Amino acid sequence: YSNGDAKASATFVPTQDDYQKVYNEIARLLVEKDDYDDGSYGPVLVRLAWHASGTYDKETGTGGSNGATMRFAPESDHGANAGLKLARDFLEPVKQKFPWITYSDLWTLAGVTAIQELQGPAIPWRPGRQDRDVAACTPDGRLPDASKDQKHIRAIFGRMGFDDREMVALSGAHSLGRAHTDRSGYDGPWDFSPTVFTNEFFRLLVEEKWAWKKWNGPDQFTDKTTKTLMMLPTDLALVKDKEFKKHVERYAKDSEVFFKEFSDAFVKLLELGVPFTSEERYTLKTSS
Ligand code: ZEM
Repeated sequence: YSNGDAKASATFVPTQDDYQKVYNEIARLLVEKDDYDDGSYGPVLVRLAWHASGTYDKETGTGGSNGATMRFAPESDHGANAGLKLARDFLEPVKQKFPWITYSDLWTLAGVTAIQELQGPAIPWRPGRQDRDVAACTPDGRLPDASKDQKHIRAIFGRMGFDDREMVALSGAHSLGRAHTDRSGYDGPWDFSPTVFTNEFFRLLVEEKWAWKKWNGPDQFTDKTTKTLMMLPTDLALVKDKEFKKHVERYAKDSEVFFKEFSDAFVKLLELGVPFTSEERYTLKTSS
């Protein structure tokens, strides 16, 4: 058995309890370090876990969370990953405290911790990822481009092995966080509670009227009621496309259904391409 760092842990085989300790430390830091945006680093930790995993290509078996190759250029410098150094740096003290965990397990576990601590669904998680070196970096262009349409969404997420329903469910993560002009160029939050995981993203997509934002930045939408919220072109594609819209409407109506289907799809995302040796998943306890 190897957990990724043979030298540091030749005799140490971590248990669920050890991973719970890592979870608890991330949860503690989320409360302690509240100097990010709306008061929580949670959203950017979710984005790190997603961008580490969403490079997967089912044809070649390359990419995915195994490897944590975003530690290295060129992958760390890919435009889509702008701003994620903040998330990686946030987790560095956790890695120092628990040197036996691989970065790739740590980043995915941090995404799980953030979702659960921000009142989202339980996300069963399993360890077993190995860190790889710079040679395993993925080529640029594997993550979605927000200026595109439904064809692009299906091409990108289809390459990872997701179906329409899963694509829509995963997009609900945009209930968390916001866009930054100095990262993606886009600006603003998707809903009024960017540090609470909800189905508001879907409800707003269905119930709110969205208009092109008048500004010098990239094309994005703004809500007609308050003009404080935003949607990306790819977000609006979820209600323009009939097949996608069916799922948007289901999730807008039923938060429980969204939580269940999001959790299943997020578990799958975090495990894409990982050569696990164990079937067992842990449901780690939230802090309150
Ligand atoms: Zn996002 N995402 N995303 N996303 N995302 C941003 C922010 C966040 C797309 C996208 O271009 C962008 C998924 C799917 C897709 C999160 C989670 C997940 C931003 C803003 C953009 C532009 C970045 C910035 O400026 O800081 C596109 C085109 C997607 C699919 C078509 C999926 C799937 C996610 C997780 C399951 C999260 C949590 C954020 C907020 C980050 C933060 O710092 O607040």
